[in-house]
Order: sequence, then C-alpha cells, then structure tokens
Amino acid sequence: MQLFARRPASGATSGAPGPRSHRRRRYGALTAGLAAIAGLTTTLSPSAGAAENPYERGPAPTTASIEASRGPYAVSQASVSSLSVTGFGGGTIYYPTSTADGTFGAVAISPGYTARQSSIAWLGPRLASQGFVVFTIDTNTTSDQPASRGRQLLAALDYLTERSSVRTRIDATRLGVMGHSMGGGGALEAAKSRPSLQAAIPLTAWNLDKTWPEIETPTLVVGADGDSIAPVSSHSEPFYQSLPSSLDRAYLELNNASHFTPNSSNTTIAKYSISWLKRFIDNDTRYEQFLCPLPRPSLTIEEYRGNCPHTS
Ligand code: 856
Repeated sequence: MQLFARRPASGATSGAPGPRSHRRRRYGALTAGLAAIAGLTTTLSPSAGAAENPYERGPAPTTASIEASRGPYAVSQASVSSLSVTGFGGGTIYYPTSTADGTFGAVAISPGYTARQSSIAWLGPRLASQGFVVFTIDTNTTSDQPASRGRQLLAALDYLTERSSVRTRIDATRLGVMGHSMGGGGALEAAKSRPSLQAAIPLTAWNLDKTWPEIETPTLVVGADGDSIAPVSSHSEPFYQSLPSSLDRAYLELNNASHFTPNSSNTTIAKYSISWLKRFIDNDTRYEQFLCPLPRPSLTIEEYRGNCPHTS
C-alpha cells in the first residue's frame, strides 16, 4: 500500500534520474496514476521491483534487518585527511565493499560542539552496511557554529561525489545529511541551502534559529525527552513544527534519553534513520511499513509525529 505520496520515480517520467522536488502538492492526476501503477508492483518479484525503482538496494527489509547491528553489505572504510581537503575537517568514509550493486546514495554526518567524528562514528558502518556511502566528518574547529557546520556538510558531500576515492560508487543526485546537536543544527542549515538534498536527519539538534519553513527536503527530526542542552520544547519540537506541513516530515522523540544518546549505538535511532534514508534517498517504498502508520509510543519512543499518510 502506498502511504506516502509517490514522487515521479525518476525514470518513470523522464527516463533520466535527476534531482526531484519534495513538495507533495505538485502532483494530482500524476500521483493517482502512479499510485495505480504502484498497486501492481506488490505482486512483482524483487528483481522486477528493482527494475521499476533503479535506486532500490538490498533485500526486502524486516524489523529484524533494520534493527540489526549490521545490514547486508560488508563495509570498507577510507580516511580523509584534513590536510587533503578544504571547507571541512576531513573524516572517514564508510562504503559497501562490493561494486556489484551499482552506485549508492550518500550521507554526510557532522558531530556536535567540542566533538569529533568519533562521537558519531557508530553510524558509519551501521548505515553503510544497509547500502549507503556514509561520510562522518570532522569540522574545521570543534567550536564551529551550526551555519558553518551546514556549509561543511555540503563541502563534504561535494568532496565525496567529485574528488573522493569512492566518487564512482556514488549517485550524486541522491544525497542526505545528518548531524548531532550543533551538527544537527547544521543538517537543517544544509537542507535549507541545498533543496536538492533528498533527506535530512537532525539528531538532538541545537540551533538558535527555531523555524525552518524554507526546507524542501524530507526531514526526520529526532529529539530526546531528557535533553537539557537542546530541550525538545525549544529545539526539536519547533524545528519539526515549522517545517512545511506539505513536506514529508516526522518527529521522533526518544524515551528515557539524553542529549548524548545519539553518541552511542542506538537501535531506535538506527531503525528510523535507515527507514527514512531508504525511503527518501533510494525512493524505496519497501521501508514505508516502518514509517507509516506512525510508530506508537513504546519503551524507546516517547512520541512520534508525522504527516503520513497523505494519500491512500
Ligand atoms: C556535544 C550545543 C548554548 O549552547 C550550548 O550550551 C550547547 C552545548 C553543546 C552543544 C552540542 O553540540 O553538544 C554536542 O558535543 C550547544
């Protein structure tokens, strides 16, 4: 069942992949037609599904597969020295070792104030093993502010797709950003300044700017109920609420969690981040089942808000 509004799957309309806009309101009859086509795909084999969506990677997901500490792809890594780049502080690229499945989408991730890439390193192999190229970065200085972190995330993506050793493994039209705390504030800044980004996930984000109506990128805002550095009442909640209601957006508030919960392996952060990146970077509707209907409060979820379904 098609729960999110379906965008013209690249190729379905033009035959060529390219940046897509994310405002749902553009589509009317086209959406209805594609929804009808989508209904047929439920009976097709995985390979036929892959043929329909050229960005689909990996086997059909299950709750166990998105909660696992590693996904189906073996992961390699490459260090990027700060001395070899400009515009950000270097980092580590985690990528699927195999080239058999073609190109992958890519995500850059910024740490927070005073922190280095090590503080968000767990996300590298966790996300890359599901079929993404993941770049955990250092910032130029650990005291850089959110707007700077946003520019650095974009510089890192440009390096990744244009100059890095893995550039040929990446589909440069399918990029996303994540970050922790001021790095999450940076992910919001990056999405605001580059609407072609396909997904953004700010984690217990901190920013003095509380309103983000300009964002056109599908955004999953992750807050923590016990965060006293970026309290959800003055950070994640207004960030989420200020996103356009027409946008694919969601708010995940972690239960029994702190500002630093995103700094170590966390299954709830991983499973919803994987689902969001797969759904919006890979256009992979197989992951919609984990996002819609909205997850209910649980031992690890204080609250979940979102605007699905818009159709169906
Ligand atoms: C840890 C962001 C006034 O702002 C703050 O006190 C503050 C503190 C920490 C952070 C952050 O990025 O934490 C991440 O490395 C804002």
